[in-house]
Amino acid sequence: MAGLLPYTICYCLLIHLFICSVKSDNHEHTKLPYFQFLTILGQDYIFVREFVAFAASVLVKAWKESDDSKGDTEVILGGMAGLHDEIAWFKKEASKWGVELSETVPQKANQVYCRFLESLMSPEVDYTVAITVFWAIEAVYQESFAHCLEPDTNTPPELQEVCQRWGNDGFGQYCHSLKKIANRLLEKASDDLIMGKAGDDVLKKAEVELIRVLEHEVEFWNMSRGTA
Ligand code: HMH
Repeated sequence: MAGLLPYTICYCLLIHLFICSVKSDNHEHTKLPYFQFLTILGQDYIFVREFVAFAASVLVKAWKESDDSKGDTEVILGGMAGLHDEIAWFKKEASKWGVELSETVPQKANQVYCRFLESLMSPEVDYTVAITVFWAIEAVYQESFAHCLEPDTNTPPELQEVCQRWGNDGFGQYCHSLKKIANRLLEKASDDLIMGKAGDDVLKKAEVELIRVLEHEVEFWNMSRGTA
């Protein structure tokens, strides 16, 4: 059980953030004007390009550090294929709405978030920490958009497709696979700690970075309101 503790704490925090933001936003969110959506479109395109590089760094760590019979690299590779589609989707949406992606300038919150990702690409960052962050970044989108697809949420029809992009079952399955990898590694780090084979720095770092992801996500979404 001790091994599950770090993950449990993380997950509760994640759910807490998600529910709070959805509840407080719901009225505004249902009236999300298109220029707010377009802000996020351009900003997320920039973010996702950075996220691809981060995913590549996580893939290298998985390949180096994990027992590959567990199939971690395939899960991450599948995620990268999804990011490839996501970039194509951003381009399609941008041309539909007349947004010039090449002229989009990253806003402050996005710059800070991208710099955070860059710091985690270093080979010194442990695989356990990196995969926990990777899972959290994907899961926060999956849970939020899946929630917007629920019947009682009043999501406007024009945003349904956006919600489907991250809220669909396939993306949910993939997030679940990432969660299993993160859990396995966090449990192992916890067991190593109990056996005196390692210090608690990996677990502490995973928790700290996960909380940072949540803070960056809040700031990222505040950009659409012009408050970041
Ligand atoms: C800001 N977080 C942000 N953008 C995304 N596209 C995701 C998470 C999920 O890929």
